[in-house]
Amino acid sequence: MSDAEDLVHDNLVSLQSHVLSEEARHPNAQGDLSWIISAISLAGKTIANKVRRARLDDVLGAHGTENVQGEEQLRMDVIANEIIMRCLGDRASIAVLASEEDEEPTILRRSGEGGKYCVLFDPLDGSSNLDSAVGVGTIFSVTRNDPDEPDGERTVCRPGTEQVAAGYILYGSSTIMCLTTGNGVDMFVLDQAIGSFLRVRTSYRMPDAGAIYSVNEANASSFPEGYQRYLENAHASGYSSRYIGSMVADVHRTLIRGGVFLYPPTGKNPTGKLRLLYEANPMAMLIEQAGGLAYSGAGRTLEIHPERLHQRIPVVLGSKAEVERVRSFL
Ligand code: AHM
Ligand code: MG
Repeated sequence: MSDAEDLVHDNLVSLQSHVLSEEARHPNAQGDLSWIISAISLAGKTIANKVRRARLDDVLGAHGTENVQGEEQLRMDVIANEIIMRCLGDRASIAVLASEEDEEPTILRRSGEGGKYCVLFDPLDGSSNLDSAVGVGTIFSVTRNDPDEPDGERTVCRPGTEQVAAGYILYGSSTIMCLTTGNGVDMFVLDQAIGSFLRVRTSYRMPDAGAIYSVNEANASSFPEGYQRYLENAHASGYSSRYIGSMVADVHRTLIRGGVFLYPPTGKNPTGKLRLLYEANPMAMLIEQAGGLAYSGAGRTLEIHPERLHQRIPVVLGSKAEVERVRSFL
């Protein structure tokens, strides 16, 4: 590599300049998506700071309420949800916000008032791990608003193929954002000293294969038989098992190292535990954009037509070869 090439290779690119240059490739773009991603980045930085200080600020533990799915809300779930609502609430192009923590979507503005996009999010996925300082994350998905659909729930219940952007922010040993706007996957690391997400990978491709499976194996006896046979085969084939119990952290490892992440139907959650709109769809878009595959029971996750806002589905996603292998047992 020449000195000049070295310089180009080492250039620092912030998330903001990355998004602006992506946008410049689309002559008709009006900058709305850039404003939304910048709000998500602000929310991510604010939540990262709260997560780091949670023990010191004494905000771990239960909030004393349940969400619409009957799950106990933690104080940090509520704080992260509020941060996202406050960071995204005033962005002029957002029509609807839908959170895993809220019963109903929030309609901010109609399309006649400039509402072009909907943002769906899980504010703090894996939050039950926070008291043990394990990585947690925010997952988000951006879709277009339908000017002819007045109902908030029906507006956001669209198949994942219609997402225009998706990603997550992992609050781990470093704070990492993985983002796709449908043109590959880019990764950014938060440089806390300057308060900016800096690009570390562009057009990232995940490994095509990997002998690692990631699943809560304590539930294995109630998995459908095909999953059980896959696991028996993986045991016999010298696989490694890795399971953090935070989807963002488990999916991030799968993107980096390869292998497969699974949340099959269980006795307790017969249709799976993870939510289609807030968890499975954005992760499926990222994984596919990185060259992997994502399936949910019968078919491709992104092609499922959602029936309900908080619908749960089985999740199988990861390296192409490994997802095909799981599917051959199902
Ligand atoms: P949450 O959105 O309420 O935090 O639940 C989702 C989390 C995922 O991060 C993780 O993959 C899964 O639940 C772990 O579930 P389990 O504890 O059953 O293995
Ligand atoms: Mg979640």
